[in-house]
Amino acid sequence: MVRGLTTALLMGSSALALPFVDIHERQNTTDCAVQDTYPAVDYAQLPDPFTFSDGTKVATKADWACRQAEISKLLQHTMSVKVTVGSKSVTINTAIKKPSTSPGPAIITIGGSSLPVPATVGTVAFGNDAFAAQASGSSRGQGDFYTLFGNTHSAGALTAWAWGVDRVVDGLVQLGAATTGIDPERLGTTGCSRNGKGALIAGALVDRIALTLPQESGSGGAACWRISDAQHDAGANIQTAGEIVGENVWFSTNLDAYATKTTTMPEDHHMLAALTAPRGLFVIENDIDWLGPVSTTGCMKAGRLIYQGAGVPTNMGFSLVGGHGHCQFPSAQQTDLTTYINYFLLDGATPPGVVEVSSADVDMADWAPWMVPTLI
Ligand code: MCU
Repeated sequence: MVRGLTTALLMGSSALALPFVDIHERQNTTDCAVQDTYPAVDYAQLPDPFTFSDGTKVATKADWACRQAEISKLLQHTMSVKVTVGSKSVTINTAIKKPSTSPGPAIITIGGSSLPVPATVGTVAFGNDAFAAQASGSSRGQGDFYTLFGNTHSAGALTAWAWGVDRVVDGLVQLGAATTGIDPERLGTTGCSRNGKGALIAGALVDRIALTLPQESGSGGAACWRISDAQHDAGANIQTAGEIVGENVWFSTNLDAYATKTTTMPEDHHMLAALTAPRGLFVIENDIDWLGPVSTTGCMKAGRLIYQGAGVPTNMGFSLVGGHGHCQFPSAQQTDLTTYINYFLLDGATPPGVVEVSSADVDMADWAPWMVPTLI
């Protein structure tokens, strides 16, 4: 059964809308010293997720919570900390398909789903294009997000979508499982290709998402900028940061300054896994050159090292299977997908095993020289 959910945004005429940095519980801890901005760096390899920007090592679980807050800030340090919405409001319309037994889990789809979603899991369709356009490099500032925050707001479309997904979760929580048929504590998210980039960012920034399923997100998603540049320099036809900032408006214009010198970024996309941890993350990729199979493999293997350090080594899986069209889910990945959905959304008892499947061979010593600590 499909029904409409109208999520009225929680913003009165004088309300303040707080970005993720203020609404995440983990980021509200007063013990963490988080700066508004962080300087550029000079690292050819992937930055160490287990060392604070001031050089202090992450040694305890409390340190890790603070480092997660710092990583969140690094990844979106261009977003204003507080934004006054004033009198502006928008309405997000989402189509809901209830799970076969309700209340039950659901997957918030970003621009639809090209994964097979079992009937036991509902779907909530978030129309990301209307919320923040991704029509071309000229579509910056268009869509509901910018109606709220102004068309010069620095957030790119991916971050804007994540903020919208967070408001959809608010709507599900407020209406409640009895009304929607959806248990807001058992939510996943997915999207493919450009929308897969959105799913990964939403999973990283919205910590009420229990399972993140980015599909074929490639560069700007599961790939790391540094590894993509190295592949490009070696002759691969791969999307780089330098290309992506011109192609579309997925990222803030604040990325432009780093786009042709990615070794100066204080973060890279393995750190998206630092934010989804310890929640479920199953990254699905393809071997299409443009998506960067070596880059997504190396980057997400680094992500799996982060999950190892966070004490949940099998809560993140990576599977790159080629030989099929873009966003055509191959049957070879079905068993692992089912395992992740069963465990994180359907309360299944069997946790995933180690899932690290790829036809690309990456020596992690080249990219992740840092130690994975045992947090105390
Ligand atoms: C993989 O996602 C994008 C890619 O980043 C773009 O360069 C390309 O043009 O489109 C891909 C996509 O979204 O395909 C549907």
